[in-house]
Amino acid sequence: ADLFQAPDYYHIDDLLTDEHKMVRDAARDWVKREVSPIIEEAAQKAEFPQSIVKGLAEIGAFGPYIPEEYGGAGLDQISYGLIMQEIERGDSGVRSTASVQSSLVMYPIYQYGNEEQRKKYLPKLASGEFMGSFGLTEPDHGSNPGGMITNFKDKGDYYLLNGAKMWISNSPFCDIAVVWAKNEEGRIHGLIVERGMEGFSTPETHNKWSLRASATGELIFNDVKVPKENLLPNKSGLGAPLGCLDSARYGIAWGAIGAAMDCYDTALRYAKERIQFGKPIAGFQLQQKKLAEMITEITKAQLLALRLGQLKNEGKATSAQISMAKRNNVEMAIKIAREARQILGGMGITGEYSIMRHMMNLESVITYEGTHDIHLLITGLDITGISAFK
Ligand code: TGC
Ligand code: FAD
Repeated sequence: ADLFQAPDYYHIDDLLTDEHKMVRDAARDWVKREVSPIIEEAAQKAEFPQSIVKGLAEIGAFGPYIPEEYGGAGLDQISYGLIMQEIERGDSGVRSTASVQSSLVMYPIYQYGNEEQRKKYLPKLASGEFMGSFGLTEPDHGSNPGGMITNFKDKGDYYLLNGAKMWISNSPFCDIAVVWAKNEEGRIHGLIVERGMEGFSTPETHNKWSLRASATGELIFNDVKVPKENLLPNKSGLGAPLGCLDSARYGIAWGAIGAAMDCYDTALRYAKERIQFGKPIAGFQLQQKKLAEMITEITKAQLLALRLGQLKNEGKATSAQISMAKRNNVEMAIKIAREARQILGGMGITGEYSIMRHMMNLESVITYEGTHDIHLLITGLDITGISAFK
C-alpha cells in the first residue's frame, strides 16, 4: 500500500515495457517489506543481513541478465538497472552484494568461463546457495590494478597462488572468489578460488563508517593450490576484469538513483509535515530550492541511465559512456543525501531516517568501481585522446 513515491517527473515509466515495470515493482515491493524494516539495525550492528539472500535471488537480483538456462533471470539491461535502483533505495550495501554477485562473479564466469564452469557455478550463484566475491584491488594497487602483484605459477598439476586482495565486498562469507592474478609472464588471468582451499583466508575489515550492512574484507592467498580447471580460459589481460567493471558500474549508475530517490522522498514528506514559524518548512524558499534541485537532478540522472540502458541493450554502450553515468549519478546522489539531511534538521542525523545511512554509504560508492577522479580522467582521455593517468 505505502510504496515508495516514484518519483517520475518526466513520465519515464511511459518509456518502459510492461516487463520492466513488473520487475521494478516486484523489487520495490520486496525492498519495502524485507529490507527497509531491518536495514537500519543491520547497519548499526555492522552486519550483513544474511536473511535477505533468498529474497534477492527471488527478485532476480543475482544474474538479472544471465540466461535462464544458467539460472539467471534472462532480463534485459534496463530491468537489471531498475532492480539495482530499487535495491539501493533500501541500502547501497545490499546493492553492493547484488552487484558483486551478478556483474563481478556471474558475469566473468558466463563471459570468460567454459561450459563446465558455467554449469558448475552459475545456477548456485543465481539461487544464492553460493555467494561470490571479486578480488581485483590490492593494498598497494587500487586505481591502478594493472600493477597488481598477486600471482600464480604453473606447477604442472595445479596453479600455486600467492598474494593478497583488499577491500573486497562479500569476502568474509563468500563461497567462491573470482581472483585476478598474474601468471609467470605477467599476464592477468581470472581464477576461481573456493573457500576451504588450504592457504586461503578472508579476514573481515572492521570499523567502517560506510556500507556497514555490507561485509568487506581481504582475500589472502598463501601458497593456495588452485586446480587448473578453475582458470577462466576465454579472456585474459586487464581488459578482462575491466569488462566486469563496466557491467557493475552501469548497475551503480542506476543504483545511485535509488538512494537519491529515497532521500528526496523522505525530505519532501518531512518538509511538508514539519512546522516552524507557523508553517510547513516546505513553504520556505530555501527548502524549495533544495527540493526543486533534487528532483531536477534525479530526472536528469534517470534519463542518462535509461539512454545508457538502451545503448547497452543494443551492445553499443562504450566504457567511457558508462564512466560518465557512474560518476554523474553517484555525485548527484551524494549531494542530494547531504541536502536532504539538512532538511531534516537534527532528525536527519538519527537512524530514525535513512538519509544519513545513504550519505555515508555513498562515500564508498563514489570511491569503489573507479573513483570519482578516475572516471573524470576516463572521460578526459576519451574526448582528448590523451591519457592523464600516468
Ligand atoms: P589501460 O592501458 O587503459 O587498459 C588496459 C587494457 O584494458 C582495456 N580496457 C578496458 N576493457 C574493457 N572495459 C573497460 N572499461 C576498459 N578500460 C580499459 C584497454 O583497452 C587495455 O586493453 P589491451 O588489450 O590494450 O591491454 O589501463 P591502465 O593501467 O592505464 O588503467 C586504466 C584505468 C585507470 C582506467 C583502470 O585501470 C581503472 O578503471 N581503474 C579503476 C580501478 C577500479 O575501478 N577498481 C574497481 C575494483 S572492483 C570494486 O570496486 C568493486 S566494489 C563493488 C561493489 O561492492 O558494488
Ligand atoms: P587510491 O587508488 O590510492 O586513490 C586515492 C586517491 O588518489 C583517490 O582520490 C583517487 O581518485 C586519487 N588518484 C589515484 N590515481 C590518480 C590519478 N592517476 N590521477 C588523479 N588522482 C588519482 N575492490 C575490489 O576489487 N573488489 C571489491 O569487491 C571491492 N569492494 C569495495 C568495497 C568498499 C566498501 C570499498 C571502500 C572499496 C572496495 N573496493 C573493491 C576497492 C575500490 O575499488 C578501491 O578502493 C578504489 O578502486 C580506489 O582504490 P584505493 O582505495 O586504493 O585508492
